[in-house]
Amino acid sequence: MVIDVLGVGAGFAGLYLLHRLRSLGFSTKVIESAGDVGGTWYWNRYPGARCDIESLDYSYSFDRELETEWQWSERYATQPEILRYLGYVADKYDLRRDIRFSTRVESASWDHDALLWRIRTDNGDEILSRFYIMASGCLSLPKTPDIEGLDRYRGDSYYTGRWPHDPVDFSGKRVAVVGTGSSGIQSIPIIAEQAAELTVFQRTPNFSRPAYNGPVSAAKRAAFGAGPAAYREAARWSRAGVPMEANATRALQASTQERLATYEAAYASGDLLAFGAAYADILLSPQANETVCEFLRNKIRSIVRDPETAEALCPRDHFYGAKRPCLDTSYYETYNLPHVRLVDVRKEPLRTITEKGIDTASRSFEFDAIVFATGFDAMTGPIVAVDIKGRDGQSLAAKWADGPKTYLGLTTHGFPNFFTITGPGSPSVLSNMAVSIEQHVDWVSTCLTHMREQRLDTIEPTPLAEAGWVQHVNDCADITVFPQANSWYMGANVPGKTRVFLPYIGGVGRYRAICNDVAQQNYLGLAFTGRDGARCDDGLICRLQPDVSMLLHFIESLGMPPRETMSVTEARAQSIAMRTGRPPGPDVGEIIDATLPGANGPLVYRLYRPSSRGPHPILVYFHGGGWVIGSYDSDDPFCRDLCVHSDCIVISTDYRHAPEARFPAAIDDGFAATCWIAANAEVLGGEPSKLAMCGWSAGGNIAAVVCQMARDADAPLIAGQVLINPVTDCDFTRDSYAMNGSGYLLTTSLMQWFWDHYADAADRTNPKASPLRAPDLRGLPPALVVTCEFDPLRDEGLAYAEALASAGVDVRYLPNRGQIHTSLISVDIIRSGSGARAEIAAAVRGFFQNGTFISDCRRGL
Ligand code: N01
Repeated sequence: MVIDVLGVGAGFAGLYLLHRLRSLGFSTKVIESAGDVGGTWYWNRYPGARCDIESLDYSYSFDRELETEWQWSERYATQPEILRYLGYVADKYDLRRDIRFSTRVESASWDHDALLWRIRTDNGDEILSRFYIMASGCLSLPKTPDIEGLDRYRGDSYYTGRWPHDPVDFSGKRVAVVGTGSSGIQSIPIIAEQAAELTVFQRTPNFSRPAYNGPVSAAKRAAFGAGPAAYREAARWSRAGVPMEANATRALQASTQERLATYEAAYASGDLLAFGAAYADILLSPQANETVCEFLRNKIRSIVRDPETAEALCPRDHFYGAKRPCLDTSYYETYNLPHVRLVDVRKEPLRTITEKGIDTASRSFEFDAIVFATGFDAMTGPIVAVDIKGRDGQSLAAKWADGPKTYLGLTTHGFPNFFTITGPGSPSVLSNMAVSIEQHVDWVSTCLTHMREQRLDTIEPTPLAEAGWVQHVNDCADITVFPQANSWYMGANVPGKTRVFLPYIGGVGRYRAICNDVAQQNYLGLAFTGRDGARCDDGLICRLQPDVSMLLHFIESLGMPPRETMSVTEARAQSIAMRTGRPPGPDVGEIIDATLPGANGPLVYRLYRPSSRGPHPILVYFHGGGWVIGSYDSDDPFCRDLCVHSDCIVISTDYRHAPEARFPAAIDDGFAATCWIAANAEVLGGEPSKLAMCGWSAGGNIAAVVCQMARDADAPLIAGQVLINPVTDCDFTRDSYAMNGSGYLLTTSLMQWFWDHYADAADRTNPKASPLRAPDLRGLPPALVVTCEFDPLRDEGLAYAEALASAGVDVRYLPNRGQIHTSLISVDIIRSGSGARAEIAAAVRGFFQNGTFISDCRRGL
């Protein structure tokens, strides 16, 4: 008999999957290796095990009746209570009759002729199912500790992730605990209450703080009670699956006192998510994060009496949150007990397990019992533990050997009709699992219903959509502090496992919107076959860099009128207002504001000097703003960044603006300023004859034209030019205008407005306005041309790079995927632009070091 769906796992995910699919009329069975329901809560019975997301949140929301029937006795329920809850759910919806317990799925292979999965279990059965769904949990495969001599030990060994059902009594015993993750931190205080001696072997200290457990707070009950449906809906669209106010301020914008007050409140809340949400950039900026780290280290120092032990317990090798933080009850206080000691395995490496205990590099310990709280092969481990073979016998383990490749963390190419619930590439372990599980199950159920209605037999993602999602998952992680830690999020805890960030960090609400979007766009990126033929709308669901997308949403939320509908005065005022409160950029050695002679009067300039010893090469910088808006200080954070990373003096010089001074005033000023800077290089602290040009947008236009003028005048000598999203032509018909002319801040109509203010129609084709139209581009300085994918100016930047290369100029072309016109100058706002900013600085250094500016032209642009 062929069933519709076979699910693996009877935890939170499998139970809801079974209930939902069954109620939609799909014949569904679940296989579970444990003797009963519960999943992770069946196995993790170690002393002190409890949830660290409040139970009121960490519970099902699909049935109001269930919500009213079940009352949690504590804020953070214990493992037995959570297990009782899941048992209650299984009974209420009569789920056990469709679950086969004490049975393990060993293999699953896709039969492409029959369009079904053949699933084999450890009792020899073969189950035939149209769909195969792994609801096997993210932390369900305990990791075998990589410690020599495990089998040698004659005392009692325990694994937190496979704790015995019968109570374990440590009274009067000498006990060791290896591991100080959540399981260790929860169990250590309870084991210490019983044991005669407790020795904790710690390799990496973790950030932990008190859970302040107790009854569900009155505030929480009130928030929930006021409108459970609205409360749950807020959770579904929140960042981590729990309704929570986010602070839009950046940590370093607040005073030390304000920060301290914020962190004290976060600490007192006993809420796992409070520090991550304390400021907007805690999980993004190393500097912001360090303020939390030090606050928490001070808390440890204030609790643990022995200073050496306190320091050993202070995490220093990872940022707060980058390894999953913990909530505890009296964890640090435990180290003040006379019979508890800490062994820092970093200083005193674990050598081997012996018959009687543990040998470190310097000591031998004897124990009656050893507790291994050594963690899990997370996220991918439980999935590839089953021998899953897709189309043409392709093995999932082989496909994922270099890291999991999924579309939305739900599906993977080559494995038709296969889904993972909270799989890698979905928010899963970074969220309230209950919310993420319901969202996945609901999405899959809706998809299967759609397939039934549309007479579709198979579904799988396209290679394009999958590659795009993997890229997006990595893009999201890369702007955070997470990938820098040796965490299980990165697979770093399992020897030999490929290091790649496993979950999706873009947030629960955003992820939900993406999944909904995929479905609404005719299941974009998913290929179907069916009785009426095949169907696929291929494409990428997230093309913008994640921080760009957030910025655009934020700006949209402000509801500002388009700049081109304003007067020039209003547009300039708005531009200045938008700059207030932006991150300042890095500190430089010195900043000087002064004036220099322009073509028609003095111009203000700002000089940024590196902190290293001079003299330095000089980079002349022209700001953007369509020749109409901005000034020498409008790109201040970017100029600082350039100065620090290129180790050059950066001089951002003003030029006259339109419409008061129309074309060619800006160009004439740019050239005059450059000549003056070249002539006064030594006085300015620069190295004579080491001068390069840089500009962004209209500033890029000025920089390009000044290079042409300097070449024609034989002076000054310019070593190189960096043109960032430059205006190089007045032609609006290129593809990038059609593709990106609306929705990405710089619009076609705004460019029209700029040109109209700047130059008469007859002047626009003049090479001094449109440098791409210069009859001869030979002999120009080496150039780095930088463009952004979602910029109307992208194609004219590329055209200029190509024209320079054709003329024999050394050119490097640096396109930026997922970025918009303003991305690269938005230091510490668009963090995904930091790689390009580093490349720009490296190119500038290369201009002044013979042979190090390697152009694409020489490599073939
Ligand atoms: O596992 P872990 P866990 N020698 O991987 C150490 C969830 N959870 O079971 O960090 C010496 O975090 C290892 O050291 P290092 C939660 O998501 C939730 O505690 O690799 N030490 C680390 O200290 C959590 O994050 C709750 O250097 C060795 C520890 O063992 C996840 O499950 C409760 C070692 C493993 O920590 C996993 O937590 C419990 C070796 N050879 C768990 N090998 C809730 O509260 C490993 N270690 C809901």
